[in-house]
Amino acid sequence: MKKSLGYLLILGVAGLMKTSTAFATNPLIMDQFTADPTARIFNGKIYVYPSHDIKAPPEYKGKPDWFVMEDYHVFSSSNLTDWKDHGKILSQTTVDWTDPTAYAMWAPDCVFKDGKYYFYFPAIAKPEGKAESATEPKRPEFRIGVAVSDTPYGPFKPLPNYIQGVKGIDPNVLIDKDGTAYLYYSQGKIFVAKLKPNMTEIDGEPITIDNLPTKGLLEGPFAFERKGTYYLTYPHVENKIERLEYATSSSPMGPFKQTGVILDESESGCWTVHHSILDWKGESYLFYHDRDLSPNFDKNRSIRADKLFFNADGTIQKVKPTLRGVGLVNAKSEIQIDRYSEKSAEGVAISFLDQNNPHAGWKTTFGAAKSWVRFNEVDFGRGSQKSIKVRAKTNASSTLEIHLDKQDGPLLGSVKIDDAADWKISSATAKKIPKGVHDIVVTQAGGEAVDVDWVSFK
Ligand code: FUB
Repeated sequence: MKKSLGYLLILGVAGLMKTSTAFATNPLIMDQFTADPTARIFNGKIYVYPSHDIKAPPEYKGKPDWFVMEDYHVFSSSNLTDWKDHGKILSQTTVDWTDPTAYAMWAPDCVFKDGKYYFYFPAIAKPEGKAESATEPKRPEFRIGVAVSDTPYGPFKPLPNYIQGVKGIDPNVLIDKDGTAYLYYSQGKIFVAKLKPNMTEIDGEPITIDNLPTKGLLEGPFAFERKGTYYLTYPHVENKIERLEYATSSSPMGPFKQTGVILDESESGCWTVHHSILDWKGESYLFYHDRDLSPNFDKNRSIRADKLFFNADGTIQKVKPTLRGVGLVNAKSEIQIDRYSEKSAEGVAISFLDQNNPHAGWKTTFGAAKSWVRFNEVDFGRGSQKSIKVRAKTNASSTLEIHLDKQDGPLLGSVKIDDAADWKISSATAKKIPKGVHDIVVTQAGGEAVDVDWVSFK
């Protein structure tokens, strides 16, 4: 997954300007850590509001090896493939009530009502009142704030104070068919409160949602309505780390009935799994996070998307987490086959291109003859591409065959990679390339082990 000079320049100034990243695969965002994604559709585009993990800066004085989050970015896409970073929309230093040294801008949400966009975010409030004693200062408390904008990408103006009567994290707002808005949030348990029409105050007391698991942490609620059923989905620690579960009800405030599991615990061991669910062009998607760019530290997370399916009775099928993700990949782009859909049981290994810079992405090592990877949903457009290019490296020489749709499908071309001490781009003439969307299978057809960065059809 080589990045061009242009891309490296973009990385250098990230945060200062609006940038475009093009990743149809998981994780969705490569140039920074992102977590807790809430995906929404505004004006025909997908907007994702994640939280933003960073490496602890020297001035961070909080708990070691913990979440360090000082601001929020918002990302948008019209096709689930190309994601645009709209830059920073809110920071701990620009909200009056937040402790500007806490680095605790946790999972947010954003909704549209009556011409305005309301961004809800949890953060640690500046200490209020007297210390309990000289040795026991007042404990930091999470509160939930609101920032308002005329557009989904800001500028967002934070209200001077947090929502009164609410203490907790992970705000999520459901606007019901009759226009009534409900604020869900967590603090060990999950709570819900009606919002007043101004969207910034609660109407009555919050209530605890009953009938949910009573053992193991519950957090990160995401509620939605579908065909008259209200779904409350939430991360829950049933065993050792979080998985995604859901409960259903005929009313937004419950009573809810535990209904099933949406996503099993991550094989990577990532402890948290905050999420949201989005319907887009007739399909449903789960947005969630894992620790793709930080395998050894699960507080530096990365957002992902995978397809989610409902059964005819309204129950949700378990989501299969993938590296391939959900966006179509243009055949002319640098196809990151390390984000494969399937691979041979033996002979294929995926590793970072640069161990010191995970943001540069991964490579695929084909270590045995006949080892292969399948990469789904490549868009050849009108077809007829003339050549196949592969960025690869091998110590001797090696040949890669690229087949259409399946291992023994039509051969699109054989690319010979000669001995090269460093990465180089090798080409071959393409055989007849069809039009439309197809899977490709890349197989090591002979020779020595070979590292592959990307494959492209020109
Ligand atoms: O990102 C910080 C916290 O981790 C979130 O608020 C929780 O939902 C969990 O993902």
